[in-house]
Amino acid sequence: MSQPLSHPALSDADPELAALVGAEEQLQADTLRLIPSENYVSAAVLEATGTVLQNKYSEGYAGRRYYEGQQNIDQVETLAVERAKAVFGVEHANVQPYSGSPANLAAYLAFAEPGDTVLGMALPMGGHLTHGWGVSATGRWFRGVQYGVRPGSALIDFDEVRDLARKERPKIIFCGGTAVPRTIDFAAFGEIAREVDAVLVADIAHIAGLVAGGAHPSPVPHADVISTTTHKTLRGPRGAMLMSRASHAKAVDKAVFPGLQGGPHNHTTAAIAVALREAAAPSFRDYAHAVVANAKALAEALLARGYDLVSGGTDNHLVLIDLTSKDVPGKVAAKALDRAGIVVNYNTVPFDPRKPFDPSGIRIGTPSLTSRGLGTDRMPLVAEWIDRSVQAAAKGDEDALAVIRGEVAELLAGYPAPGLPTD
Ligand code: DSN
Repeated sequence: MSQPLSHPALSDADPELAALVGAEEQLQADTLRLIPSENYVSAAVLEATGTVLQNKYSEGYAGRRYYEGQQNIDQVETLAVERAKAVFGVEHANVQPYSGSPANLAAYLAFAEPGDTVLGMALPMGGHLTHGWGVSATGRWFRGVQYGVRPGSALIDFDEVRDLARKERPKIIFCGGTAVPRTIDFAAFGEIAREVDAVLVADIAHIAGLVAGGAHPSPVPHADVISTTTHKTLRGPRGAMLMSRASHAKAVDKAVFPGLQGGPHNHTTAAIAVALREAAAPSFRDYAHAVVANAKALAEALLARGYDLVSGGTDNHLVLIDLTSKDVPGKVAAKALDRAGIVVNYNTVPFDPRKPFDPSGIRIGTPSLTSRGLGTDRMPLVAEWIDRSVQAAAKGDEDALAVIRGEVAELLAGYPAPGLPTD
């Protein structure tokens, strides 16, 4: 195990744990992290998460708490709320949800009763567990009806969405997902939701940073509620937000606290405020557009190497590769890539004949490598590494994977990752 690179107090108190943190720092420095929902936060965001704000309890909202001693906490939360409202152009923001799944659950609590029908994108088509998928509480406690994508184009089938909405009259419609490589047409969803009198929840967890940076259309004014995590393209701490029109503010706030949660995680709230300040800077617009440019360049380079991409490419930060024609299962490829120092996740593709735990695809994305400063000029090399790794996986060629791992680490040494200690 490698030596911890920093954290003197932790090293002193718990060397075993400190060594694991140090090893993770090394791993994140040396590997090309392509999981589209991950990123590198800034040193400032990281510091905010490790402050004494974590020592506090503060049930309630700013100015309306159940505990005293909130002189600073109220200001921290107000800063985060006001920054969220400014960055996303929304009337109301709640920055307390612990993460994306609780945020979505709060939306159910605010706008539906157990047993009500909800409409969301099917998980294997690119949706999220909490959009009413059967194994999730949201699919067990509510009646989840699911839409998908068209065979061939792999684009959302709005005829199906409209037909299902008219027939099933859902209380809530979810749009957004975890493996959607194309622009979400919020206006089309909004029109359908209004027609059937449903609440439209836009789950922008994956693309929040792109929306903030103007690299993806905003769900405002089409969605009634916007749900997002704060740690993906938005490059904040592990946390979430619910944003809404002013008319839904009370319902949203009541659902988060006291409906679902206890005390907010104030150190996370502080780090969200820092991330939102960063997201408001002009350089974040550049970042968001660079994420998309890199993903498009990577998709082009993979297509040129004969890879099948779901929907034929990407409009955002994410590329979904169908490896069926390469005769390498997604899981085998993902594990080989990991050994080559390229971190991805295996993923189902729409209409996948294989099982979710052993699917046909891998999901990749560019938020993290863009945070390290890699540009479009490097994407052909990234595609080459992916291609060589998949070929090595097919042949069981461990030596080839080790060579790639060395090349990856060598290149990345020239692109220090934000927030990681330097030697
Ligand atoms: N687990 C997240 C992702 O990887 O997309 C979604 O919650």
